[in-house]
Amino acid sequence: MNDMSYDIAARQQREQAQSKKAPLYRAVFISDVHLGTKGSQPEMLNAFLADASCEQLYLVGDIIDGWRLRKSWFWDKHHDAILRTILRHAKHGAEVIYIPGNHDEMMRAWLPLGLEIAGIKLMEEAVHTTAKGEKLLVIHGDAFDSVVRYAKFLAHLGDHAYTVALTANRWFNWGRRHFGYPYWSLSAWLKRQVKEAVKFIDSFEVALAQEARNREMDGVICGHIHHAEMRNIGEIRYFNTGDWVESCTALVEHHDGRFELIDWPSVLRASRHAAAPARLAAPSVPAVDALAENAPIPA
Ligand SMILES: [Mn+2]
Repeated sequence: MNDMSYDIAARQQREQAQSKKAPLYRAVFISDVHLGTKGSQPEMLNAFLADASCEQLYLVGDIIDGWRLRKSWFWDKHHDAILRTILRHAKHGAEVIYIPGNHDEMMRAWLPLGLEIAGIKLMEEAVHTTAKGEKLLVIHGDAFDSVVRYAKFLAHLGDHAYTVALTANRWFNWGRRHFGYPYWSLSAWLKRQVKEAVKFIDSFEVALAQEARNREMDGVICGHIHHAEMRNIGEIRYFNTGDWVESCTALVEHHDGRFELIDWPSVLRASRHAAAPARLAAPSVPAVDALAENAPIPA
């Protein structure tokens, strides 16, 4: 062999080693990306997902927001990039499972066909077996939304509901004053709504845990309510992946079966602290502090 063939052999070996490199995670779970809406955070998600190599990638519903297809549809290159990243994971050997939610419910019509497109399996729900052998039900969760009518009403309100509510409140109270009624407080009303929301989240979590128990599972992984969580409810493990509209969170399983909720904005903040020299005042990664500007999209 001459030098050149050694070089080629070395390169082939290197490439082989690289392709055999163990994926970063055993499994990755994301949900509620709401692509197709302005509230979605595709750039944030892509920064996480592009390097999150895994054996199994679960898309736990509401990835593409189909409801919005009928009214305002927002799509740019960053939304495209997410689809490309997902396809790349499938191409590189990850098992990709797409479980439709209530916002991409148009996909549900295809479920009976057992469809698989470009390596992405469409499934109504899945059972994930962890490295420790536990069985976890993977499901979007809207079927257990006891106030789904309320949620649908909220979802159709759109992104500027809060601004509209504040403006309406000013006019409303001007009218009340004019006719001699006392001031009605929007903030007090909102606080009551927050208390209701906490109650709702709790009953949602308990309902999902009960379903896992009924099916003799060890736990449940869901999305839908945009509230990332990882806790035990009785003997049942409850996981919620959160969302990529407000909180930007993902659930991962490490190779040893340990689960972790990745809070991507804090990961970015931490790496910014670690990487930026003290004399550089300007942060290199934007968008984290701009999160608050994005109006929430209800589950
Ligand atoms: Mn949902």
